Amino acid sequence: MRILVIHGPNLNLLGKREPEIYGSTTIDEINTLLKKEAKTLGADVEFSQSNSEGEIVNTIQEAMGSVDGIVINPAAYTHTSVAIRDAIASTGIPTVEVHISNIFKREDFRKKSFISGVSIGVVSGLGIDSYLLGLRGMVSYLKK
Ligand code: CA2
Repeated sequence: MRILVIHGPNLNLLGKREPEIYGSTTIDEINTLLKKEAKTLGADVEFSQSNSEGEIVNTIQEAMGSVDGIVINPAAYTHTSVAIRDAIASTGIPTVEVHISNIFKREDFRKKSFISGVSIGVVSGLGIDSYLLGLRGMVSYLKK
């Protein structure tokens, strides 16, 4: 079972800026934790980070046929991107949406997600555990 984890724009700054909102763990540390969790779950995991909407769309399209599931933190594109939503819907790759912060507890513009409606589930607000729980949920969904 192959899972692709996609980190959206600015998440390369994790652990380096705004630790009061996004914590002090870096993206590399999150990926290491996910790799360890994936091993426990018997899954293979690969990672991608991009600040560009088009690149994320390409990554999702290129994953078709080689990846069984996607765990994505679309970051700011969550609230704007019809293109990423359409890529998920049109490839049909089962996708879990994750957020470090609770997007429903923040500014109004963050309460709307273009991605949730094409995702099998959403984990938001549990810090980096959102990624780990999202991965677990994805694997469990694929095993059924
Ligand atoms: O809570 C999340 O995971 C978000 O997806 C993070 C996005 C935000 O736009 C979403 O509304 C919620 C922002 C990611 C920016 O990441 C940074 C990391 C460190 C320092 C600054 C930004």
